[in-house]
Amino acid sequence: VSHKTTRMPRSPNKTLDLCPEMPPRLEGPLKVEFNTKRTLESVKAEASYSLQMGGRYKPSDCISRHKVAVIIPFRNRHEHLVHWLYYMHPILIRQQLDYGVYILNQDGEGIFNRAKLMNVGFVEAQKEYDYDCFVFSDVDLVPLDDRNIYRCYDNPRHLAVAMDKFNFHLPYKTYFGGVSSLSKQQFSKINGCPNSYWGWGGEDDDIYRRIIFRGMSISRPDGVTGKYRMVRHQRDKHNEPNPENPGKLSRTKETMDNDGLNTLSYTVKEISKDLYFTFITVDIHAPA
Ligand code: UDH
Repeated sequence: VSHKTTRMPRSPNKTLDLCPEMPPRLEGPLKVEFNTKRTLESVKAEASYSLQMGGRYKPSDCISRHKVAVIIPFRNRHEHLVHWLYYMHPILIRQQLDYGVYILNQDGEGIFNRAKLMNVGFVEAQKEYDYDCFVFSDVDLVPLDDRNIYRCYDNPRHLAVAMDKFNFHLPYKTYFGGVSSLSKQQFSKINGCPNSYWGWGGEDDDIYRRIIFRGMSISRPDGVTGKYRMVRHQRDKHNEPNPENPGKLSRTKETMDNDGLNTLSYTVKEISKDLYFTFITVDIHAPA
């Protein structure tokens, strides 16, 4: 019999408690800047946390209250993605979320469709894990306060309420763009997003209307907690404002039951896993 003391893993049989309602290590207001040149390699070299393959994380010392898939509609914005990952992983970790990061990369050069990519993200993320909450984020938006928690609430939530590009105000009262969160149940209740908004504009307003038409309301953080910085950039190719989109909004109530999750069709081309994110390249049958 050896008398060497072997170090036991900490509380081997103790079941973990739920994480506290209020994450204890939040910092409040954050410094965010996009002038520093960053690469995925430099971000990884500097990191002091460890993730699971595919951009997955869960707290090790408590059971998270929130299983969150963060869904990013994407094409050809790698520089923005690196800034986003640099800032967001530490924030999501401090928020004690059980989360995964999903980049929905539109395949090909056809017209971009942000809302359809969001639908695909909702479906594909659930094939990997039992997510109960979905945060949809543009790749170029980083919150300026980590008390803006990337989780779901009693009502669908609009998180990006005070963006620098709109002078830290809502551009209009019903604005629902940039970053939002919906629980699995809330997203299903509105039949997801419309698939038919090709090009820039309108899809966020359609989603807002779906929420209202299904008897829910919008929850929001206050204007200080909800501050955001956006990476400055030019308008993308193949995502021109589409003049047909605004007119569709008057018909959302009639179209929403036949345009959404129940009519979604796409082809996954490739799923690749980086340590920092899951990258899903998808053909969404875009018009040229
Ligand atoms: N997106 C891409 N690639 C594209 C188009 C859009 O990744 O080619 C994604 C990305 O996550 C982006 C989001 O879709 O943040 C929304 O794109 P958007 O062009 O609708 O919105 P954004 O706020 O730009 O990024 C608005 C036009 C800015 C013109 C500024 C001219 N000075």
